[in-house]
Amino acid sequence: MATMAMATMADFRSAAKRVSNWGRWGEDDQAGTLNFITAEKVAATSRLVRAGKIFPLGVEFGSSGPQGDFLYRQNPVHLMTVDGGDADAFIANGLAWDDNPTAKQIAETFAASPFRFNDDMIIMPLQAATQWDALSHVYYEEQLYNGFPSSAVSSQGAAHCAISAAISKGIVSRGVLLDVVRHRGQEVCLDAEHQVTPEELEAIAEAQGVKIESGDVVLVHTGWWTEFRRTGNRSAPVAGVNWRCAEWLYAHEVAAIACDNVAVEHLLTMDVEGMFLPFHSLCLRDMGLMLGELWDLRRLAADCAQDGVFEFQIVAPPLNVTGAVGSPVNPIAIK
Ligand code: UVW
Repeated sequence: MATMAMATMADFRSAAKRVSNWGRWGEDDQAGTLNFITAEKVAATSRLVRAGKIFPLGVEFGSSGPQGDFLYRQNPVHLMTVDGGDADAFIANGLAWDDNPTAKQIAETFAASPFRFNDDMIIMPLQAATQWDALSHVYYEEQLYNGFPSSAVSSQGAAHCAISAAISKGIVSRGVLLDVVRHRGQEVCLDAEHQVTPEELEAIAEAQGVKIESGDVVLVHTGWWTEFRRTGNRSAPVAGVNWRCAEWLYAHEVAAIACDNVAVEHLLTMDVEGMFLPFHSLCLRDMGLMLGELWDLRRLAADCAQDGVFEFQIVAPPLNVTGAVGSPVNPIAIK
């Protein structure tokens, strides 16, 4: 296995210039590489649906999820706000909830008929589980994608490059799975030193007999989610994508990339001296390419390995949360 040489900030800056899409779709553009998904591209995805097989790629949003290592990001807290089981207690206490209008209102509803209902709510970071990073999620040197000022993100959310910029694109496109696990002949790929390089992505595509086309959503299977489900180890190492893959995505005009690990890119070593998360920075800020994290690719990967078809229709709409810098998603691959 080749050892990666540490790159300099000068290397990073020249890569940033090469992958920059600033101005490519106009000075107001906030959709970035989703612009590669044309109407013709979407129409063509219908031909990829042959057997009617559905693969949900979302993980569970629950209290035993993968968050916890980063103290600013927690697992979802799911609470019941009304529970039909409350009915007896509410009715037994009579409608004597004079000092609690909410309880009184529910008690009256339950007392008036045999009708019962349950309501719930969830408190969670939008990045807690299967998610899209919006283009406003990451920036450096005070600028977001397309040169918008970082001050566009305030306590009121993102005024530019929010997740809403992706809504009109669906997101629907051709999806292509690149199965690193299968290619390496391993069950899971957790060797953080053995990063996924552009050369490896190219070799996998070739071995799988699939071509990456303009507007594709590329899914990279590393096995991290398989390991997490088996061990519950949220700190398991990540065999992520090397920062130089940003140039590979640019060359292929990829619309978005998603992975079954926590950050798409690997986290443990610093590959660009002085720059944290260089792949995030190049993709989100310079290229305008959204990242999907914590996608469950297990069933899809097994099916692709079985029928040898690594392309499919992908439907992955974010939630239209006002000003959000990311969104939960329940992506579906259809073959
Ligand atoms: C950061 O935590 C900055 O990024 P992500 O959630 O996209 O991995």
